[in-house]
Order: sequence, then C-alpha cells, then structure tokens
Amino acid sequence: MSTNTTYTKADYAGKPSTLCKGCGHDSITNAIIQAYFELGVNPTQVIKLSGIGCSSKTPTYFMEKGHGFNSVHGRMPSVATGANVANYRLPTIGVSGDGDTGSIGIGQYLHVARRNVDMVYIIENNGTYGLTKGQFSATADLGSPAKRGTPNPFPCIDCCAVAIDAGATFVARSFSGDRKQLISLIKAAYSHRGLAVLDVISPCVTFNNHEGSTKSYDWVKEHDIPLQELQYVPEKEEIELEMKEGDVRTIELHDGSHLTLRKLGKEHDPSDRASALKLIHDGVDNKELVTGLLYFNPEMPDHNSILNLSPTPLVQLGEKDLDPGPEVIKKLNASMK
Ligand SMILES: Cc1ncc(C[n+]2csc(CCOP(=O)(O)OP(=O)(O)O)c2C)c(N)n1
Ligand code: SF4
Ligand SMILES: [Mg+2]
Repeated sequence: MSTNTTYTKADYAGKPSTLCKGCGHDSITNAIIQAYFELGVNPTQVIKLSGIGCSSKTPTYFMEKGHGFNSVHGRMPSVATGANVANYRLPTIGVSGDGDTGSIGIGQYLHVARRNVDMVYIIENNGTYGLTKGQFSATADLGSPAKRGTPNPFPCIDCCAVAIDAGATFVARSFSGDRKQLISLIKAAYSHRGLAVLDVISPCVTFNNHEGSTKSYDWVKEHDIPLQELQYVPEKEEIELEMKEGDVRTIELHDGSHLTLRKLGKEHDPSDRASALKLIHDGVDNKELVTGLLYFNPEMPDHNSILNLSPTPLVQLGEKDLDPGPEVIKKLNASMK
C-alpha cells in the first residue's frame, strides 16, 4: 500500500511503450512505476540510465521528468558511475539487457559491481538480442534452442553469480511475471546503499518464447523456485507481517526500512556468499530458476564513501569551493618536482 500523498501515480509514467505487445520488459516498467510511486520518490529527481536494446529503451517509459541518459551499447555502468559521483543525492537507476550487460558490457558490469556504485541496476534478461532480431546473448543457456531450432553451443554467463563474485552487495533474481516479488525487490534495492543488481527474466515474445527456450513464459513458470516470500516495510511503518506463519527473517536496509523474508522451500542464508554462488550454479545444472534475494551484504562501503567525497555533491561546488589558492598550488607543484 502506498502512503505517497505528494505525487500521483501518473507522475511516474513516461511515454507510451513502443515494444511488442506482451514483452516482459513492459511488465518491469510497470513494476518500477509502482515501486517508486509507493516509495514516494520525487519522480523529477532521479537519474535513469540505459545502454542499447529493447530493454534499454524502457527508461523513456517511466518517470518522464527524471534526468535520463541513453548511453552507448554496454556502457551504461561508466555513465552511471560518473553521474552518481557528480550528484550522489539523486537516486540512480540503470536499466540494461542481457546483451547490453552480459555480452558487450560485461567488462563495465564487473567494475560497477567491484566499486559498489550506489544504484539500482536492472537487467531485463530474455537470453536474446531482441532489438537486432533474436541472436543468442551470453545469458542463453547451453543447448537452449533458437526460434528455428539451432541449439546454443556455448555455456551461459550468469549475471547474478558474476555480480556476487565481483563484489556487488545486493543481488536478486526475479521474473517479469511475478509482480509482487519484483516490486518488493525493487523497493529493497532502492533502499540499499551500494550496487543492487536485479536480474529479471523477461521473456521476448517475438524471438525467444518458443518451446524449449529456457527464457520463455512457460519454461519460467514451470521452473521458477522462489526462495522467499518477500515483504518490504518502509522506515516509518511498524513491521506488521502480512505473511502466514513460517520461518521469517527480517533484514534492515540502509535507509531504515526492512525486508522480511519467509523461507518457502530451499534453505538459504543470503549473507553467505559461497552458498549463494553454489545455489546459482546448482540451479543452472538442475534446470531450476531460483528467484528471490540471493545475496546481501550491508557492511561494504559504497563507491562514494570509499572516495570520501565532500558532503556537498560535486555538481553543486562552485569555482571558489574548488580553488585551493595560489599557495597550496605552489606547494603542490614543488612537491612534484
Ligand atoms: C557497439 C554496438 N554494437 C552492436 C550494436 C547492435 N545492437 C543493438 S542492441 C543489441 C543487443 C541488445 O540485446 P539486449 O541488451 O539483450 O536487449 P534486448 O533488445 O534483448 O532487450 C545489439 C547487438 C550496437 N547498437 N552498438
Ligand atoms: S523484440 Fe522481444 S525484447 Fe524487443 S520489444 Fe519485442 S518482445 Fe520485447
Ligand atoms: Mg536481451
């Protein structure tokens, strides 16, 4: 439920989508709109970024008055890092595709994770290059057939495993068709200080929704194993569980809000890095799609804290604030001789 009385839901909308009817990416856009509306985020004061792809078109479809930048293919992470360093007060959300992140952008992705840049990073993962008409991306599973039947000869890159290995501090997987889980995870990702990766399986109805594809709606529905039932509780609200009884655990996020997790099936401790990686790799081997919060580490400082930036965002510093004066410059020059 939303306690947002400052903005209407329409304030979070963008231009009408031009994607194919039924594309998973549109469901993710709707979940972003709902989550940011419920959080009460000022929709004009966000940084929204993307690379290139059908997925990367989607920031146009939400928070129209936010600060948007559509970067080069696979280069969103470096633009996001720069934007976040320039003004850490504006929350940053990046939307990417499995091609944009797992193929051409894999190098930049590793470094944004390693630096723990404070942003929500959503991968709209359909296992294919939708925009360029259906080639396999690096997240397509080994043996999963293309639309004309050719099996993928290469093993997949798992964007969650790679992010955990590289140093990301909040890593979750979801499905565009599981709106409730997705909205809770987006809200929790927003409240986390550091890199929050959401790898969302998002079927491409035009090029990768056929029988046998491990990114089709039918396959995902049949193989989805949610780890937890999730409930996001805002900072100001008391934790009143809507959940049925069970094994419930609550984690506190950096802004004082909470995420409660009720164990559904498999035993998993999201603070255990090694077991998160094992869970993901076992999932690939056993053809199971494990969704939910996979890994969470609130202890690591985020990129801006590591850089020890001034409390005033860099973008607001004037010439006077930045000029140390002739004496300091003289000393500095002398020290370099
Ligand atoms: C440097 C560069 N190389 C290749 C392309 C062609 N290209 C555009 S989008 C794309 C793949 C997009 O796939 P993905 O990120 O998974 O997005 P989707 O369309 O599936 O949502 C490619 C290869 C490009 N635009 N720029
Ligand atoms: S081609 Fe695929 S990914 Fe692109 S809009 Fe259509 S369904 Fe979505
Ligand atoms: Mg794709």
